[in-house]
Amino acid sequence: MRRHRIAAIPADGIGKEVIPAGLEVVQALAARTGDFALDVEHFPWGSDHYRGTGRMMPEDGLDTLKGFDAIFFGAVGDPLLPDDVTLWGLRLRICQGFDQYANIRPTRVLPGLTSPLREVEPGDIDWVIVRENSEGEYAGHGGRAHRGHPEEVATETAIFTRAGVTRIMRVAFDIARSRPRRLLTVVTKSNAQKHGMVFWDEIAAEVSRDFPDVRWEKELVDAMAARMVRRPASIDTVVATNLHADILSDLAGAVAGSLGVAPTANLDPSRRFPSMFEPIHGSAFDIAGKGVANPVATFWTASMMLDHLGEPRAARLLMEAVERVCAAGIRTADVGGTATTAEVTAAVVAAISGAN
Ligand code: GGG
Repeated sequence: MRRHRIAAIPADGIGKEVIPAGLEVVQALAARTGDFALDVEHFPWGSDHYRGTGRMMPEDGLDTLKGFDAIFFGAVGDPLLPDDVTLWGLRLRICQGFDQYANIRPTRVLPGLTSPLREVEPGDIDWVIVRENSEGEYAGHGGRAHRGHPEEVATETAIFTRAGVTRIMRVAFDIARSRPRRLLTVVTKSNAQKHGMVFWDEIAAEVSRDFPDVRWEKELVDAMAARMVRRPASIDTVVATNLHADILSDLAGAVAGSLGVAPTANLDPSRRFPSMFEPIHGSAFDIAGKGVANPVATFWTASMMLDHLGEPRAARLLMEAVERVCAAGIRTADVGGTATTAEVTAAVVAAISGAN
């Protein structure tokens, strides 16, 4: 039997509710299929750890995580701590420390869910957003000067390297090639940002020569946001910078029904380091502790993790179970239902147990 070592880091807010739910369904899949077993280790890192130790994770945390096959992550964010401290202290430390440069964000309207867009046909929204996840606006390059004086200044410089842009383009063209429409939209703001974003467009053109079977086009990020709402069916695979794709994928989650159903994988495609899987939503402390968080994003995320671990059958069974449960109307409040996290989880576990 195959064994996979998973590091579970629920971290903050509803992360502490959805990650246990995700582990429950993955353990149900392991039992149902008999194909694999999970060795899960739990790490109590995050904002509570920060309050106790002054750090979101221990200094040698990356060394500890290095030996795992995957990281199953909840969310960061705490109402009483600065967001830059929590984000950089945990999520970005892991993403950047493990060179998880490809952030993959699929979007679909799951059966039984409703898009807030009028006139959306089933299948109109079926996108994969590829987010550059290691540099760009999240390079952490900048500083402050003249603190506290009238001439105080802050800089935040986006960094685009040839290696960084080329490798994310290759991932995006590869994903576009694997999908029936073979269409890639390269999103920038290259009219206004005439250095980094023009560079991004040039590298897209270079990489495209290796993918003659993929149609590709350029779109400005503002126009892309409008197109996602006005002409969703015209979109398939999208590649964008760290910040642009972060914003577009929140919009994507919203037009698919809720951020509560939106998954993501932070991949190191070279597999030198473990990749990290997390729902795209944050800690949602307004609903934390109430048992009403939507676990579907985490289940979809778990399916992506299973695929990455070489368990495509379990990954497929999980998504089929999730779709059956959504279609049956067992849904949390964010997607128009009345079910609790525990009820949705129990329904998915039952659907897995009855699956073929
Ligand atoms: N599970 C995703 C998460 O915790 N996100 C928190 C957040 O604020 N992320 C911002 C970002 O990564 O750009």
